[in-house]
Order: sequence, then structure tokens, then C-alpha cells
Amino acid sequence: MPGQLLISTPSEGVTLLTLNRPDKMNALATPLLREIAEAVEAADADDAVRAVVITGNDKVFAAGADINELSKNGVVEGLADVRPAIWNRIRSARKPVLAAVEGYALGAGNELVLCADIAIAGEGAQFGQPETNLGIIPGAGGAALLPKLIGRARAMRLVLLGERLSAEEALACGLVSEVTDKGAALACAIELAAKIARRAPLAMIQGKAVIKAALDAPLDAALATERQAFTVLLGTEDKRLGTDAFLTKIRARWTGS
Ligand code: CO8
Repeated sequence: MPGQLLISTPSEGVTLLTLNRPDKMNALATPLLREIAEAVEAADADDAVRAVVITGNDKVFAAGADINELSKNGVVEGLADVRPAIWNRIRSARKPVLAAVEGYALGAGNELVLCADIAIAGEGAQFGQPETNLGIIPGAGGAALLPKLIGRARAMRLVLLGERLSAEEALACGLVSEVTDKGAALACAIELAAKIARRAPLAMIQGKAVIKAALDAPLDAALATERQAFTVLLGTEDKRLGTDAFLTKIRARWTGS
């Protein structure tokens, strides 16, 4: 019987994680969330993997945390909850993570999109943080991180009113970087991931790390972090190969060293 997370390699250097709980709208119950964290960490540890794509199915990316699980949790369970640590593991991925979204990305599903570095939406996709409909608020970035990415005004409407963003609105506010025809988001995300997989590996990791750090740091600190990463890359074989390739007009074969 297939698991709740399908792991495949659709293109060289690309790991594809497909959420597979279609009968429960891909609700992110703790075991599934844990499987995602383990798969992301395995990809990070595997030199052959350069990028990760996370997707759902044609109708739903993920409709949130598992409400059956949630309904049984009180304050005590909340205090002992292992999920914040699992989310941190997903958020800490070093290699680029892409999300391909068709249909609903709601609650924790949208928070999983927020973990991605590049998100692609198929026409008709819908993004939201409907937790206040359940008498709670988002718990994995949907209130804390969302306003930094899409702005306070839109985040307030999503969280306080339970409104959803269409694919086009998500594009306009920078939640996703591209809208494709319905059903074409995954192919688009795999193509982008394959492009990343062909590029200088250390530069991909450092570029991602600096951009993420810059979201939270004052400009001086962000510029210092950028400068440090830039300087470290000057000492790499890939930098020598990249500059030689430009000067000799011969394509570089990156080594990731
Ligand atoms: N959890 C559990 N089961 C779900 C969930 C869910 N989030 N979403 C859908 N399902 C189940 C339904 O109960 C139904 O099951 P069954 O057939 O056994 O009755 C099945 O999936 C199909 O769902 P629907 O019949 O509702 O399908 P529709 O096409 O009519 O509607 C929707 C699709 C709009 C996605 C609808 O299912 C919906 O609104 N789902 C809930 C969305 C939601 O409220 N999400 C927020 C959840 S709370 C959350 O994410 C908090 C995160 C906190 C993280 C904290 C970490 C520390």
C-alpha cells in the first residue's frame, strides 16, 4: 500500500514529494508532517539531490492540519506538541524547496507553501488561513510569517476574515512566483527545480540562505551575512569553474566543491 508521502525523482537532482491522503484532503496529520521533514532532511543530506518539489493532487495541495487530531488536543497536548519542532525541520531545509499548488492550500497547507522558496500555482488554486473559523489561529507561520511575505493588510483579511487568495491574487502579493494553466503547476515546478539542479550547488544553497536571513535581519546585518557568504564562495572550485567557463566560453561542469 502506498504511503502518505510518495517520494520520487522526476528529473536528475530533483526529489519530488507528493502528499498522498486524497480521502482527507491531504490533511497534514503529525505522521505525514514527520514524513515530510524526514524526506526534506534526507534530500539535504544527499549530494545527488539539488532541489525538492512538494505537491499535492489536482484538487488539493493540503487542507490544513488534521482537524480530527486538532479536536482532541487541549492546552496540555499543545504544550507538549512535537509539531513546532517538525515544522522547524522543514523550514530549515538548506537546498531550494519548491511548491506546486493545485486547488486548496489552506491552514497548515498554506504554511507548507510558506516553507517553500518558490511556489507555483495552477489556475484555480486557493490560498487561505481559515483557522479562525475553528476558533483558533494559525500555529506554524500563518500569522507570524505571512505578513512579512504578503503584507499586513492581506494577512489580516486571510486570518481575521478567513478569506482566500486566488492564484492571481497570490501572484500579485508575492506568495507565488508564477501562475500556470490549471494542472500545469507541477510540470512548471519540476522544470524550475531541474534548472536549479543544473546550476552551481553551493551558490544555490548560499543564495537561499542569505535571502531568508535578510527577511529577519536589519540591513547592516543582512549585508554582512551576504558579504560573508560571497567571500566564502570565492574560495570554491565552482567559482573557479564558473569564471573560467565565462572566459573560455566552455560550459562549466559544477562540482559543488
Ligand atoms: N483535517 C481532517 N480532515 C479533513 C480536512 C482537515 N483539515 N479537510 C478536509 N478533510 C476531510 C473531510 O472531513 C472529508 O472527510 P470525510 O469524507 O471522511 O467526511 C474529506 O476530507 C473531504 O472534505 P470535504 O467533503 O470537506 O471536501 P470539499 O471539497 O467539500 O471541501 C475544503 C474542501 C474546502 C478543503 C474543506 O474540506 C475544508 O474546509 N477543510 C478544512 C480547511 C481548514 O479549516 N483548514 C485549517 C485546519 S487547522 C490548521 O491547519 C491549523 C494548523 C496549526 C499548525 C500548528 C503546528 C504546531
